[in-house]
Amino acid sequence: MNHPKPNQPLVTHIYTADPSAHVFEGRLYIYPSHDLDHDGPDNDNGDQYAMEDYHVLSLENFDSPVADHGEVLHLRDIPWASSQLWAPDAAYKNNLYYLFFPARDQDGIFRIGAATASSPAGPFKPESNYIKGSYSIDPAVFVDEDEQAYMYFGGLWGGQLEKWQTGSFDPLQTGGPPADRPALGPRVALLSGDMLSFKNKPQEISIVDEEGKPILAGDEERRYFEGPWVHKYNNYYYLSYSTGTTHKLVYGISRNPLGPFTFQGTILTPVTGWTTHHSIVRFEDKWYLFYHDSSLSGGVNHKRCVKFTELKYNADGTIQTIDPYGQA
Ligand code: FUB
Repeated sequence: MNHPKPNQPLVTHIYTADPSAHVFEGRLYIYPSHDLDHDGPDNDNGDQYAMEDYHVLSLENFDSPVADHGEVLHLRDIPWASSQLWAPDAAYKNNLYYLFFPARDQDGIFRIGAATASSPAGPFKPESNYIKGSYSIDPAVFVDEDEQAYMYFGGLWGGQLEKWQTGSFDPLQTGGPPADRPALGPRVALLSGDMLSFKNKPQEISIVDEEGKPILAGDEERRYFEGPWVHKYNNYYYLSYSTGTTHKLVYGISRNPLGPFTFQGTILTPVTGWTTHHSIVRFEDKWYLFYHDSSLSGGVNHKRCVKFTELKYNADGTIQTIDPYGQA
């Protein structure tokens, strides 16, 4: 098996997307979605993303082959879930590995569940119910230096975030705020010590411009859409996310993990395929961006492949913009 190369599919034997990368036990683990090869309906509701299980990938370093640890969790084994295992994340605490994942519940409402394992490679045993108070998609869990864990989540359109604007689920609500009003922000909740429940009601994160004014709903180049990720660099929290309709990965920074985050710029310019989704990880003294595109399937939106590339900071802490197909 060949060793992985930057900006090339990490694996080609299955379709993968939404990579969450972590270093566990000195090894780089990637927790992706497992895209299915099907010809079902394709729409703004995201029905084409009909995933049913998760695989875990790992590598010793970038000179070694990628291991596929096989199916580590399947929809049939999750009592509360009915369909669509979307973008997961993983975390380590209490000598356990946690997989956090969104799925539709028995009423078709996206919720976020947890599963645990004694090894970062799984298999993962799901909890009997979703995390109480959770909703929408794309959990990203950041464990701070003081061991407090935060879950960031939320996604527009198929991710149903618009339907929670009143605080409860409104199936008829499909629109977001007017274009001249603040955009919907991702949500954040503190995780309890056992990582299986929220300590508080999820709160909305504010993303502001350099003057402290909220990014507006009509500002599709900068407003939050889905796929949050938080990492820490030089004592700043970096919140990065997808802009959805404008297909960019962008970021803001804050001194506080709860925000507000001040918008900074673009990390990754648009990739082949509609969605863009990422994670940022430090491994062997370099920083890496894991992302996906649809190049492996010739551009089919729901048949994606995970890739990686080095991520570089400028001296002032800003991130250098990456063009996945050329020079930055
Ligand atoms: O993979 C399904 C969905 O597509 C994810 O949850 C989103 O972030 C987008 O990548």
